[in-house]
Amino acid sequence: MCDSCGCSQPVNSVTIRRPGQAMPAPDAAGHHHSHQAQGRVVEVREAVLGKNDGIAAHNREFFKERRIVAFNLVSSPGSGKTTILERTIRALREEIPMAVIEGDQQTMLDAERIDATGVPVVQVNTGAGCHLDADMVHQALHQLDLGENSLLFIENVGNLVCPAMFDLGEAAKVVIISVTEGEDKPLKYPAMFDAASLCLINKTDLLPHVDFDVARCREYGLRVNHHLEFFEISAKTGEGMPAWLDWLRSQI
Ligand SMILES: Nc1nc2c(ncn2[C@@H]2O[C@H](COP(=O)(O)OP(=O)(O)OP(=O)(O)O)[C@@H](O)[C@H]2O)c(=O)[nH]1
Ligand SMILES: [Mg+2]
Repeated sequence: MCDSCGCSQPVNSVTIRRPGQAMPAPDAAGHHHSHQAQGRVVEVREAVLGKNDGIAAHNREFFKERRIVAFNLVSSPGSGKTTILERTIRALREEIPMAVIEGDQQTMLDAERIDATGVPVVQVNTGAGCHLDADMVHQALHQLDLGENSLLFIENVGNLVCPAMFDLGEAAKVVIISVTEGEDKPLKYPAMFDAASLCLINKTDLLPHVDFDVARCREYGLRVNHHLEFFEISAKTGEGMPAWLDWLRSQI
C-alpha cells in the first residue's frame, strides 16, 4: 500500500536511481519487502480495488437505467475544475439537466460555488483521504435529486495520482492540466492520462506569461494514451469552451 495515503499503490513498482543510471532490474528495485509481505500488499490492494470495482459497477448500472452520463473530473489541485464546471453549467443549464458531486478533503467551498449556479450539488469531504471512491459516490447519489437524461459531474479530490485507480462508475475520466503546471505532466503522471478519455488544457489565457509548450503537452499525452482527445480552453475568458460544450452535448 502507499503508506502516506493507504491508496493501494503497489510498493514493488517503486524504482530509485540517479540521473544517467540505468533502470535497475526488477528485483533490485530498492525496496526491502519480503516476498511474503509483497504478497500481502497485492492481496490487500486487490481486495480494496475489487470492492471498489463492485460498487462502481453498481453505480454504472444506476446511471445506465436512468440514462445519466457521469464524468469524473481529475487533476492536480487548482487546475480549474470548479471554474470549468461553473462556466459549463451556466452555458448548458437551460439545455441539459445537470448535477455535481464535489470531492475535497475539507470545506464546502466548491459545493457553495456550484450551488450558486442553481444545479443540485453534494459535497463529499474525504478527511485524510486523497481520492473519491465508488462508495462515496454511491452515498452521495442517495442525497442527489438526479433526473433522467442528465449529466453528472464528479469533481475528484485535486490529486494527479490516486484518483486514477478508482473507478467511480463514470462514463469517462476527464483530466485537466493547466498551463502553469508544465507540459511534462502526462509523462510524470502517466496513469492518470492513460485512464482519461479527454484532456482539457486550461488557463490558455496565461500562455503569453508562462513557458508551456501546448504541442509538446499533446504529444506527451498521446505517448501515454494514443486515444486521448484534447481541448484547449480558458475557463476565465471562455475561449475554446464551445468545443468542450459540443463534446458534452455529443455524449448524451
Ligand atoms: N487565468 C486563469 N485562471 C483560472 C482559469 N481557470 C481557473 N482559474 C483560477 O485558478 C484558481 C483555481 O481554480 P479552481 O477552479 O478552484 O481549481 P480546482 O481545480 O477546482 O481546485 P481544487 O478543487 O482545489 O483542486 C482560481 O483562482 C481560478 O480563478 C483560467 O482559465 N485562467
Ligand atoms: Mg475545485
